[in-house]
Amino acid sequence: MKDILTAPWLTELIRTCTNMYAHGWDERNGGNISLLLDEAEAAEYLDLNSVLRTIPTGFSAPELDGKHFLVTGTGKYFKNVQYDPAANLGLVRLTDGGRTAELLWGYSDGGKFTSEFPAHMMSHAVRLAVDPKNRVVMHCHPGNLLAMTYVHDLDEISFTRTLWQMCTECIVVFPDGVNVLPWMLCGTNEIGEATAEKMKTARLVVWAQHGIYGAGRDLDETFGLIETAEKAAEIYMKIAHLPRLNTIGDEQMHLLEAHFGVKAREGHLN
Ligand code: 2HA
Ligand code: ZN
Repeated sequence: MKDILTAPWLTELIRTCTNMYAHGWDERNGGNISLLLDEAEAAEYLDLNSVLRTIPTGFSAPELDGKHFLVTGTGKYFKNVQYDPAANLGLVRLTDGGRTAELLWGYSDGGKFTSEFPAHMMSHAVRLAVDPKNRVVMHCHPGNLLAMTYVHDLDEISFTRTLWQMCTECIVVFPDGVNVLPWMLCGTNEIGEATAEKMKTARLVVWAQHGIYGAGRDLDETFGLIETAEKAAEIYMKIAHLPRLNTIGDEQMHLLEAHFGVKAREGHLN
C-alpha cells in the first residue's frame, strides 16, 4: 500500500486549498472542496474494507451510492490544510443510498465533512448527469463576486452578461454563464437542493451575499473557472461607478463564439 500523502490527487487538493487561501477566497473556515475519486485510485493508498467510522449525511443521493470523495472538513481552515491534511480532510464513501458516509481516511481529530456537504453531493449528482467526467465541486468567498451581489441586480442573464463584458475571454471560459441564488441559509439541505437545481444549466452558481460554487472536471479547471469570474467581477467593481465609454458588445461576443468554437447559453446574447 502506498503512502496516501504521496497521492497526486491529495497533494493537488492540498495545493489548491493553499492557493485559494492565498487568493483571499477562504478566510477562516470559509470554503470547501469535494473531489470524486475512482475506486481504483483510492485503493492504491487505502484498504477500502477498513471503515474507520460511519457518519450520517442527513440526505439521500442514490446516484452517488458507492462513490468515493475527498472532502474538506467542517470548521477547518484552508490555510492549515497543508500542515495537517489528515485532520483537515477526509476520504469518504457514500453508502445506504447516500444517507451514510463511511470514513476511510482523515478527520483524524474526530471531525467530519464540510457543513456544505449536501450542496456538494447534490451538485455532484447533477453535474455527473450533465458531464460524466465532472469530478470537482468547489465553494469559496471571492471578494469581488460577493461585492457584486450587493450592487448588481441578481437576474441571471443580466449578471452573466455583465461578467462576460468585463474580460474578453469570459464567454469562452464560461459560455454556460452563471446562475444566481438569492440569499439563503447556508449549510442546509434546502440550499443544497437549490444549488444542485442551478447546476443543471451552469457550472457556476453565485450565492448572493455569500460566495460562489464552481464545478468541473479537475481542480485546475474548476479553480480557473472561479478565478475568471472573480477577475471579471473585480473589473466590474472598479468601473461600476464610472461612466462606461466602451464595452464588449454582442457582435464581438458572436465573433468570440465563432473563433473559439463555443456557444453562448441560449437567450443570453442578442
Ligand atoms: O464554512 O463556506 O458556506 C464554510 C462555508 C460555509
Ligand atoms: Zn461559504
